[in-house]
Amino acid sequence: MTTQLHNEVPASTLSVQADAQQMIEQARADRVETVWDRLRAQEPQCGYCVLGVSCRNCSMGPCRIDPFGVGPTKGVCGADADVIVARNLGRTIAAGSSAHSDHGRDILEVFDAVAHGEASGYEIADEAKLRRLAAELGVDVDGRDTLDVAGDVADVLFADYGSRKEAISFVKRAPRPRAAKWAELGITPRGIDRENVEMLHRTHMGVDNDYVNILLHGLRTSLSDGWGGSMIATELSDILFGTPKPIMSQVNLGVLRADQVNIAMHGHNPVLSDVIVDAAADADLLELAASLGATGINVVGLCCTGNEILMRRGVPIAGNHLMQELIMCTGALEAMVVDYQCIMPSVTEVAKCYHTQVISTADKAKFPGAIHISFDPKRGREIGREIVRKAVEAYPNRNPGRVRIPGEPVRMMGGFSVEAIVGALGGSVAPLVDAIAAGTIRGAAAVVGCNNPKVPQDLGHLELTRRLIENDILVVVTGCAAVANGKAGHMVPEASAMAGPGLRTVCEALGIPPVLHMGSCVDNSRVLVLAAALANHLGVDIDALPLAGAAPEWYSEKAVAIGAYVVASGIETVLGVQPPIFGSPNVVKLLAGDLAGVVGAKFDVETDPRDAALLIRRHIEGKRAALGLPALAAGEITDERQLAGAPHV
Ligand code: BF8
Ligand code: SF4
Repeated sequence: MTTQLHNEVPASTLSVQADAQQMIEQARADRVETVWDRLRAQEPQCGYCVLGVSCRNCSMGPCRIDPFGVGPTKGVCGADADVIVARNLGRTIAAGSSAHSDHGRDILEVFDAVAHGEASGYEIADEAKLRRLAAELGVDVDGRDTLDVAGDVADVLFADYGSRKEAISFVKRAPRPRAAKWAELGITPRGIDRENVEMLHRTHMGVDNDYVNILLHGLRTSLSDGWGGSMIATELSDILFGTPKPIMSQVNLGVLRADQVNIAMHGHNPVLSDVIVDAAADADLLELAASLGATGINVVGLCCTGNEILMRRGVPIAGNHLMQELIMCTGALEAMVVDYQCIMPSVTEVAKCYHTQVISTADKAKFPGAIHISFDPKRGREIGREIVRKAVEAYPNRNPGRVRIPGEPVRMMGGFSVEAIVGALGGSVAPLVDAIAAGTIRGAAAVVGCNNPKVPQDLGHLELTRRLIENDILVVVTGCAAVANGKAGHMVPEASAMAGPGLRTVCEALGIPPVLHMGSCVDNSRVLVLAAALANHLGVDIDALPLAGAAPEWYSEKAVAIGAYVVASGIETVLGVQPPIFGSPNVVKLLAGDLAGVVGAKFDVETDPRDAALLIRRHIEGKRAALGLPALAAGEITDERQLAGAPHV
């Protein structure tokens, strides 16, 4: 390893979680370089890139704009800071949207293979949902065979990826005024691939030279993700693997078992993880494990693949994004099985220091140093067994003297699909709307997104969430934010004791936590569906509702796409990490100000989660006032700090 280790930085400043702190110390003892060491090695990071004013879109460049106006104010082609920042942001949205949507397509291909009897290890798990979806999409369901219906549903959704349509199918799920607003602005998503390709076209040199026009297309591109690719991924995953229902599980590195073969499923696509969970229960493989001295085969999750199998099958989750290197430092991980997205290239390097075997499975995501077992849904069951066998065979390589599994796991509840939430409410969103109208619950916030080593791990998620629930704001979580809250004990029914009096009463009555796990990052589409249901129930647009979004520790291009479609859908969103747009005051003014007059919502940037909580609280109070709902009594803000003067955009 070549990077200098930064052992002088206290582990407690890098993560707020005890398991991470202990494993950071272990990594240091083992001379293993981690993400935090590499971040230090990169500092100071390029100021032009931080501000978004560097461009390498063509070979007349690379170019950069001097934010102080002393050096160049235009690139070689004549692009100014506004165009360069907007183009960069547009490409970021397209990359994030493409990642989610390509994941959705992969699920769709497996779904199509199931419909045509060509898949092994898969079936239609939720036929009722399939038939509901088919009817919604205009597919004839009466008296038809389930697989025939599935085949027609697949065809409709494949067409959503192309460009033959005026609007993708799920635009119809948006409240009417919202869809009308998109049409009026010319940002109705027409085809998933089309919007992403068009963004790459527009941001080629000399195409779209109007930063407002680029950013509007950025919103359209993101909408093709939220109401398109991600929504397809969620809906079809539910149909193939089951629609989540409340389920108890466990979280943190303590879910690893010292006496068992441990397999971590890392990445995003449930297509692979689901067959691995099945294969881990295979009698032959359990026997093989026993013959090698292990008492069982323990599958755990990491990141969003972990969320997928936790939500549906209660599989324990070992951690979120910044735990992917540290999990190997336990010395107890036989295999890390990866599909794609958010898997650091470094995992194979860390694995070399232990006995962990990294197994890659997606032909579009290879890792030098890993064993590659190409995934094919036609042989899903067989491949699942092959992978688990590799993990079991690695067990004798474990050095028991190096096994350090930190602490005990924490209980957490997952499984809050929209169907489950509506079910818990007795079959309609009416009780939730009534509770919001009465002020028992002030509103709701979606806290989503990643870990970023620039933020002490999980601090942003936990501070923000805790303050929101104290203020009677229901929190829904996805992705790494969900795992962070699980680790902190916020996601068990008993955590209602941490909530304000109104939210506590509702949670106790329903037996639910004040922080609801809605799934992986593609499952942010569930948040859109829930928001649309609330808006439709009240007969208003989404932007009238007392809702907010937050991504306190975001790092990924996917998170930018999510933020953009959430805002374009009418939900104000607070980012906890500065996006690379500050080199263009015009772009900042548009995204953090004027956009509210266009789509009814805007972005805020607030790096202090305490101030972010206040910002959200004030925003929700403003929406309540506009709806004529009762305001919270003065003096009930639980934070002594005042918003005025806080460093926010
Ligand atoms: O899709 S929250 S770090 S794992 S990008 Fe990645 Fe971010 Fe985690 Fe899931 Ni989402
Ligand atoms: Fe420079 Fe323009 Fe080329 Fe970008 S597109 S690298 S600003 S010349």
